[in-house]
Amino acid sequence: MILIKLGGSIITNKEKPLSPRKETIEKLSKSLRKIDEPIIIVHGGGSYGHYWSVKYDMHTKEKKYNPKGVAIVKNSMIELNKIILDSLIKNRLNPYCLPPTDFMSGNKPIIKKIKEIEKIAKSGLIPVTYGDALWFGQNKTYILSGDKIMAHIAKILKPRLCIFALNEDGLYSDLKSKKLIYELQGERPSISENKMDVTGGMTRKVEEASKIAKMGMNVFFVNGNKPERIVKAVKNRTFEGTLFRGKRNV
Ligand code: IP8
Repeated sequence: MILIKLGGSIITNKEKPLSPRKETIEKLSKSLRKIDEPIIIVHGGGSYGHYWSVKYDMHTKEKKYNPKGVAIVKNSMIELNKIILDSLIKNRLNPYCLPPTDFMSGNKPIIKKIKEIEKIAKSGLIPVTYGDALWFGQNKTYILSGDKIMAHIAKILKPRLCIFALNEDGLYSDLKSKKLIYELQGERPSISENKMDVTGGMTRKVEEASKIAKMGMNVFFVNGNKPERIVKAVKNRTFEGTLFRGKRNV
């Protein structure tokens, strides 16, 4: 089982509100078709969810946010999700749309529901979920990041490999020279970041990836503009990007 996150910065143009990168999405779908193991897809918010979350001042903290903001963020994520689903279907894959409300209760994953996702993936369907604005309880809501969803699913289903498709080659030890870190074995890299989005951008990704690697799984950061690298990582176990080696694989 492969768990893959399509980052918001790869499926949308983050510089321009509400702009999907349709060609990139197509290329990704075409490559995913070459994988013949069960996969689960999670995608981010990019210039859809993050654009509106910023506008309505919504964050990962559970709070009483503007109901109009909640409605608009959720609606925008459905719109982006539909673009992903359409592209997968066009490329003869069988996505099974799963909004996170299906397997989250408050900020906790529903274990039984997550185990069901594995069965769905093994049946020939591809579960597709995404970061979203979620009900927490007591009139509070919060933004659930797709990266957090990755850690929740990984913890319960223990996929063979977790992949984060980014708009970069991987993690850089130095942002200016773009010197790539090829492999990490338990150490936590320090991240310097120019931009932040409401769920914490690269810092959040590294945090969740380190968590997953600590639980024993390999995590691979790869450039989603080069989707053949995703296929190579899955099929040939060659990693052109940054590999967080899971403890059981060190
Ligand atoms: O892009 C957040 O998901 P992420 C989605 O995976 C929203 O952090 C609604 C901002």
